[in-house]
Parts: sequence; structure tokens; C-alpha cells
Amino acid sequence: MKLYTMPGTCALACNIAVAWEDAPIEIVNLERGENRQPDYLAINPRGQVPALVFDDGDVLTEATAILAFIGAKFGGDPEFARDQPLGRKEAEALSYLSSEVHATFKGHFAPQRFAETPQGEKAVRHKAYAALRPMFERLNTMAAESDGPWLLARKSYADAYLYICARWLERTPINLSDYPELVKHQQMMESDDGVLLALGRQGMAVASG
Ligand SMILES: N[C@@H](CCC(=O)N[C@@H](CS)C(=O)NCC(=O)O)C(=O)O
Repeated sequence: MKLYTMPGTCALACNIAVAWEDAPIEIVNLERGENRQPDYLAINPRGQVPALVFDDGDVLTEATAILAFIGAKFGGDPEFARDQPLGRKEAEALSYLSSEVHATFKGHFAPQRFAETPQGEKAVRHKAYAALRPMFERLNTMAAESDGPWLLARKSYADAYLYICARWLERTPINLSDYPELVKHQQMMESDDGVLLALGRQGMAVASG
């Protein structure tokens, strides 16, 4: 199996899960732009990462679906099964990170999708920041209530997704330091061998230290 990633992208969450499970999945780290070339468009016509290519040629896209597959196939902990309390919470957190937080970042990374003029794009970005702040408040509260530093009671794939979403704040006017639990979260993640391995495989450096 091959997992297609690109520096700085949400594919990092899947890459971290691969590292945590020591799963036999090769990481193929594209350079920016390669995702829009015919070779990759043949894999994912939307030109987005992540994509997981199976040995029989089948392709799975969508970060949360890939994480669900990795957990089901390689994750050995029954507490993360979807019919268990922790597994239910992990599914909920991943859906929130993907469909709410990640989707809102599109207003920052691709404002042209939602506006037709430079002024309109500026307004879209402004709206995205206004929407992201309470989302990061909520994530900060979740981490605080979980007894920290993890988002849930224990380290989960939601931490991997949260880590990359929090890294995207570096590219916005929002400061991670406004969310102290998430600063601690980032530091914990960056002291984790699996995270460091995944960062290296994706051509990324740590944010802290
Ligand atoms: N819904 C998809 C979104 C994937 C996505 O937005 N990928 C971005 C990186 S985070 C991407 O590949 N962007 C490159 C592009 O669109 O050209 C998922 O959750 O996997």
C-alpha cells in the first residue's frame, strides 16, 4: 500500500497514524504541484492528498476514511472500536476536525473558491478567522477537560488531525498561544517519536523548540 502525502497538508494525520501503528504502508511525499500532474490525477482526479492506494489498485481518499481504515486494519486497541465510548468520541472528534475546522481553513487557503474579487477574498479570510477562533476555543476546552494534554482521555488519531490543524494557524493572524492547552498539545506531539518520523517523511520541521 502507498499513502500519498504532501508537505504541510492534512495527510500528515494519516502519516502519523501509519507511524503509530507501524503499518506496512509506504509514504509517497509529493512536491507541491505534482498533485495536479496527470500521474497523480489518475490516482485522485480531485488532485488532493491524502490518497491510499491498495496493492490491487483500489484508491481510498478522505483523511477520516483512511484513518478509519488504518485503525480497523492495524490498530490493536479494542477501546477505539467504534462501538466503545472512546472509539465513539474519536469518531466524533475526527468528524468535527474534518468537516468543521479543516473545512473552515479553506476560507484561508482558498478564498478564491468563495469570492470573485481580491476584496471579496479578503472578506472571506476575515470570516474564516472569526469562525476558527471559537473552534480553537472549543478544542482548547476539550483538551483541558480531558485532563490533557490529549484531546480525548487518551492519545488518539484525533490528536494527529488536531496537530496539523493547529500548525495551520502559523499561516493565519491567529496565535496558537491564545490556546494554552493546544500549545501543550503541540509540545507533547513533537516529543512523540511517531510524530517526528511522520514529519520527517513529509519534509516538515517541528514548530516548537
Ligand atoms: N476532504 C478531503 C480534503 C483533502 C484536502 O483538502 N487536501 C488538501 C491538503 S490539506 C490538498 O490536497 N490540497 C491541494 C490542492 O487542492 O491542490 C480530506 O479530508 O481528505
